[in-house]
Amino acid sequence: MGSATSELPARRTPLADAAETGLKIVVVGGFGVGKTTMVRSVSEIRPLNTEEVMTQAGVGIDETTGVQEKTTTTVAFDFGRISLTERMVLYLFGAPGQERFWFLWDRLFSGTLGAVVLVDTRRMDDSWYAIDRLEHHGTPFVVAVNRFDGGGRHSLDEIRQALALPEHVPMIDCDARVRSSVKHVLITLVDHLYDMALAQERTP
Ligand SMILES: Nc1nc2c(ncn2[C@@H]2O[C@H](COP(=O)(O)OP(=O)(O)OP(=O)(O)O)[C@@H](O)[C@H]2O)c(=O)[nH]1
Ligand SMILES: [Mg+2]
Repeated sequence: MGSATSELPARRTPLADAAETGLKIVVVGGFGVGKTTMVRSVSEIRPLNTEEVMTQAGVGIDETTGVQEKTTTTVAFDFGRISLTERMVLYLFGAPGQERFWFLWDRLFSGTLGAVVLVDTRRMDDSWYAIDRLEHHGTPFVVAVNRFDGGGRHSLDEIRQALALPEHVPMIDCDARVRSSVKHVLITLVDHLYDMALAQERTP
């Protein structure tokens, strides 16, 4: 007799089987800032992507300045997984960046512990919506600056000012293509969540 469980693909690692806590993290940011790349770089499973080829129909609608070589775009979300410890697994969701898919974000934020806002300094305005939505939902976040070639060398302090980010929001540089760099971003986020939880506990 077949059961639903026995029909699941045998891809789970022993670590994931032992995991007791799944933490949902979302990666948000403007169009083409590297969200899919980030999830791909760090996921220990082959990530689920919902990429579609961009067509002529998007010309004039999709703002591709700075990412002209981009040929695909996320139309739903990216999904990846990373084991933090034997009992703790991060589930990573990459949001779609194009404005016409932003209506999906609020659903994606449901049950989210924290978020990474990925920023491209060449197109900083695209970050506003992400920050605004996260603040609206009360979701803690860190800001990771994906340094594309030719992205200038604005200091993190300058970027913080431009985004009007409060001091307590951690900011770091990253390269979304490099696994160790993305890991560092996620560790920064988990540390931030931990600090916030401790601060809340201390509040009488
Ligand atoms: N030079 C450089 N290219 C990058 C970096 N990160 C991503 N890219 C490239 O930038 C392009 C956009 O990356 P994606 O990961 O598709 O961006 P996205 O934010 O998921 O895009 P949407 O889902 O369409 O909003 C791809 O061609 C990546 O290879 C980076 O740090 N440096
Ligand atoms: Mg994407």
